[in-house]
Amino acid sequence: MSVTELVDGVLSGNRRYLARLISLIENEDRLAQDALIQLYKHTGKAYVIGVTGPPGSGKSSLVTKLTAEFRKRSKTIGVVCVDPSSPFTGGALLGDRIRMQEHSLDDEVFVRSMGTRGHLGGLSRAASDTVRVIDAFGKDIIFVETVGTGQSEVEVIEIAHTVIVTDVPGSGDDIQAIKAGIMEIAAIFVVNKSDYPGADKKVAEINTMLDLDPRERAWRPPVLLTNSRTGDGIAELADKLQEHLKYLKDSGMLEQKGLQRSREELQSIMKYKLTQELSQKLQGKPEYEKAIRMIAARKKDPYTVAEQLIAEFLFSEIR
Ligand SMILES: Nc1nc2c(ncn2[C@@H]2O[C@H](COP(=O)(O)OP(=O)(O)OP(=O)(O)O)[C@@H](O)[C@H]2O)c(=O)[nH]1
Ligand SMILES: [Mg+2]
Repeated sequence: MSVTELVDGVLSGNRRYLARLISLIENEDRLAQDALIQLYKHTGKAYVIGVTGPPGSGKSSLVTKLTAEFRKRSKTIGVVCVDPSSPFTGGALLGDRIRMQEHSLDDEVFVRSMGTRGHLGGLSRAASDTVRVIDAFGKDIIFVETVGTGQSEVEVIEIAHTVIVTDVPGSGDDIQAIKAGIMEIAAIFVVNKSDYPGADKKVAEINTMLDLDPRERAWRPPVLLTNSRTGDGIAELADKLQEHLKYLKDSGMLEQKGLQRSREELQSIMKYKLTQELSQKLQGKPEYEKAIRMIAARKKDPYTVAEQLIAEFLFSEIR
């Protein structure tokens, strides 16, 4: 398949091409990068919503219900489920597939799950490229679901315009989901499983924690109650999401976030390319191997050698 075929397929709204391109992204195929280059100018239109929180707190159920709500509001939807603990990838994970079944016949909903298999460049790189191609494909809203337990997940969620942090009643006195890092990125807190005892207490706890936060903030994250089985509270959550998007636009935050993201992305790509270039140049060079031995034998120090090698092999042409 040619890049042009792939790109035209995605831009014309063909789901099979979209699925194909995502597989190429996962496999770090050169074709995927060429397609991303061409698709870039067609991106930046979707509203990306991150959903993170402890395992089993109802993230997938919440996304399924929100999808139904936004379909009623005539929005088209993409869903990317990122599960760093799963070795599976492609299509949807079994659980997600069952939950998203009600949308499986809806052409306006595209769901994709990603596990850790085969992402040399990192799961978050693959996930953000996937969001990007679904954006180019033309979906209005893209949900990114990820379990909130560690650092890599926080990274994935950084591509979202709005982050929902989910928690459930009675999940311990310490506020589980709100570990360092997560707290800063939450725009909306959701206490899901409102049918469980202690739901109001949980809401109060999170509100107290927010009140104790000394930082000035123009957007004070609301704390909402939902039931992702019955759909209670889902319409209110959808309203809040639209309100947050409006806030981001009106305050100039959306533009600022876009700039920040472009800066970080450019930096990370440059870093990656430089590293790649350097290792290619050093590959099998006797000077390199010799230097390593000298460092190990304490005849040279790694600081000076690093500078010398960079000067010699990376910047020699432009000097
Ligand atoms: N009682 C009740 N159960 C719920 C609610 N929301 C979700 N569940 C159930 O909780 C279980 C976990 O829901 P998921 O949507 O898979 O949760 P998740 O956060 O996506 O789980 P992981 O992706 O595995 O971390 C399922 O059995 C759901 O049916 C709710 O509001 N009330
Ligand atoms: Mg899930």
